Amino acid sequence: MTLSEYTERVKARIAGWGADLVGVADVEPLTELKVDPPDLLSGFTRAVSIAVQLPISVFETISDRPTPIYSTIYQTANRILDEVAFRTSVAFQKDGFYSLPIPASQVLDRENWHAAISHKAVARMAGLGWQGKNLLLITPQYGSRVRLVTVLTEAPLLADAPVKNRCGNCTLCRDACPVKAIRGVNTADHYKEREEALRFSRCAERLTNEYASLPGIGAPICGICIKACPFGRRMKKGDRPKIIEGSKSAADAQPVPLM
Ligand code: B12
Repeated sequence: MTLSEYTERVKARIAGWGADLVGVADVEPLTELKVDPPDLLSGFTRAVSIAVQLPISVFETISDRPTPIYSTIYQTANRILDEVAFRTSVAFQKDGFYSLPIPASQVLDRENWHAAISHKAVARMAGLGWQGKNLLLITPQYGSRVRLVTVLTEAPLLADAPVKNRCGNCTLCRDACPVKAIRGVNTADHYKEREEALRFSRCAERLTNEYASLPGIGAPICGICIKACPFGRRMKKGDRPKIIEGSKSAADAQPVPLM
């Protein structure tokens, strides 16, 4: 099997477990990142970035604060991602390659808000999307309505390349932020510090001190800057899949993929 065939086989398997996007990053440029523990990347040559899309409808339940529905979907997405990362890691192991799944949403340092590694940085380097003005990963297909996970590996995979930022003059996320945390500044590649994009403490304080203690929420989440992103938002309530010629109603229609 060639390198390209093996890479395609790995991506197809991961998609089969429920991933909507899969990309491969070269680990070398990621060694600039602050990681925990500091030798986390040593011995690994590739980082596989995996994304699942979130249902658009869930964001329609959000107006000025996170909702209990969003909170549950957030937890479900994390569970799916952790399971897909687990399966991916074991699959590499069976192929004879050492690998490590990084949890989707585990914070290791609550003072500085750092995890083992930034999934956004990995996803960006794996070509899944760009770092948007909201500091999140924006994908052409689903905007920011994706959650991410990373699997580090020594498996020989073809690496993907980053894609160009497409935020342009859009400031919808900046305008929507209830604490005016988003500065609205663009980056050609990535912000050196998150403070460049975000008045970080405003965002973190609102999420941790206010939203996390709302009934039915229980986590530092928000969702407003995700909802505001126009990329990939093609489906609203009332949109119907195309009806196959001859069928009488949406009920007996064959859905056509909206990709
Ligand atoms: C701690 C944390 C928080 C904290 C701090 C956020 C932060 N920006 O650091 C708080 C509680 C405030 C928070 C808030 C939110 N979070 Co949060 N959070 C995390 C967590 C667990 C760790 C992030 C971390 O370590 N940050 C450290 C800093 C330095 O890194 P960074 O934020 O990624 O940004 C730097 C790098 O990405 C770098 N970079 C980018 N590309 C490259 C390339 C190279 C080569 C290099 C060297 C660097 C680099 O540029 C940035 C600036 O320095 C991650 C999960 C994870 N492991 O990544 C989720 C995560 C970032 N959160 C996520 C989300 C969705 C949110 C919220 C929308 C809340 C919600 N779920 O409703 C808000 C959005 C806030 C915002 N606009 O940024 C998602 C983002 C998904 C996406 N589409 O991008 C993640 C990835 C979780 C997941 N599994 O999907 N979060």
